[in-house]
Amino acid sequence: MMIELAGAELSSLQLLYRRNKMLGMSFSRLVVYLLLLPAAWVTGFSSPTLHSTSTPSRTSLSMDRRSILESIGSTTVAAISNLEPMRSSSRSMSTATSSPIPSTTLPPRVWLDADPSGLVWTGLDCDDDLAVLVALALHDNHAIQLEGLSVCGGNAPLRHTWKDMQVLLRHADSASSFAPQKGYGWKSMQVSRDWLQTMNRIQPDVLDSKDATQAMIDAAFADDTAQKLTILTIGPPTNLAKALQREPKLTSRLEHVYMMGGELTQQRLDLNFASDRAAARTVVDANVPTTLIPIQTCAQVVLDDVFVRDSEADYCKSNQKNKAAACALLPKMKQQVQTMPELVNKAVAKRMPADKRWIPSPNLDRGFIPWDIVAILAVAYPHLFTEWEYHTVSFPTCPQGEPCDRTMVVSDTLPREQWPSTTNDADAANNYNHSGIVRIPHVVQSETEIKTLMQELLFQTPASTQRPTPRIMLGFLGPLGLSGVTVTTAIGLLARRIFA
Ligand SMILES: [Ca+2]
Repeated sequence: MMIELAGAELSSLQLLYRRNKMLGMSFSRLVVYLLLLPAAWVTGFSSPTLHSTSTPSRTSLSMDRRSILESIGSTTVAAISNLEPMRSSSRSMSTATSSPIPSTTLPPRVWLDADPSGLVWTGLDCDDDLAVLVALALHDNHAIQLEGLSVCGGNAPLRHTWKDMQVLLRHADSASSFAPQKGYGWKSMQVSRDWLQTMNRIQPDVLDSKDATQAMIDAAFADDTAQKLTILTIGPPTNLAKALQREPKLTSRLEHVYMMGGELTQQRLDLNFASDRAAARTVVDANVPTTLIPIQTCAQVVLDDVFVRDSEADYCKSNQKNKAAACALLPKMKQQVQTMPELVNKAVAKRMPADKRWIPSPNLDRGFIPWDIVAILAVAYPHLFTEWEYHTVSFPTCPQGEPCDRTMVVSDTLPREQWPSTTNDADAANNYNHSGIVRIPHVVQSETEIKTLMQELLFQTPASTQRPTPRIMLGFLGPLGLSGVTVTTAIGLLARRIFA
């Protein structure tokens, strides 16, 4: 049977459409699916497979929470207190199983570029919204210094992601000081799925904006700090690539670039890189320290029905005052717990062969992968990961143009003598060229530990008390419904004329 492997952020909708095609079902039936999908969360967690006894119980998770968080805190303190001796050791970064040591004791200045769609029913994933809330919490906790937020298309057209980010930040009480910057959308990307291309023809995306790229450049060259900027892209890396092309000197002001994206077995890329493979090439080829958080790393963590139920009970009770902002995303989280195991995770599991070191989460069959939260935790808490290693990566061009075969080429781990130093200054002194070389954290130390931290951070930011909880927006369901009504009316009028 023809089964195409899914990308990292393949949505339930895409796969429903693909399955419809395989089953010979019509596009109109897909429309019905789309219209019914928002009701998925109402049906709750009825599937018996979602209540496996092998899932950690709520009680055990709660009992472990304090000790795990204390462990995370003490490890961070230990890493910082040992910073100077470890930095001076030539072996510190050349130990394949160790986490990288932060290059400064100051929290990194982080710019976050995202494609949020968790507040849109037809958005492909809610993980960007979750990651933005985690970023706000990390900023409040001084684990990072969040410099700014920008938006691109990806999980949804820019039309929807831009609205999503604005609504999300208005809803999050601590986000008032962050004005998001608008960037590039589907007009500058390869919309990678047939049904999305159809949607994009029915309702074309809005115009691109250069605001995000300029804002990134301005933040990097800010003259009120000597500290360089770290950029994390959790959507297609288009905005960052455009910024690098617009200001070539930008590389000199970047501490590090992190991208959620990449696929290590040369199968079809995740949605981020597949949507703008040329942009991924531009960033990887730039002479700037770069880390990829690929499919294989992210799929070691799954947020399952127990996670969502516990979170709802602890932070989102109906009569609870000062609810967490993340409660607004519960409908999409529940939808994804229902749909992602069958429609995405089975394909992801095929990218994690048994003879490799990437052990998929045992919960792949009962939850969704929080890709972008994993990525931001790699920035803030690198000790949660291990087997940080360096590889060469390339995105070969082809005569037919992008996205070519939608794959990337990654080498085996580079010999240690080809790895960069622990600091950018040392690399600069050695004229080290980072072009084409990326760092990859291959293994998540503990899924339980990282999920506990995710929950604490995700539900830390309270919702604004000034506005009601936002409803999930219709997205493409609006124009689809309108199109359906228009077609039905036209057929009705035609039938009346014929049979009158
Ligand atoms: Ca994303």
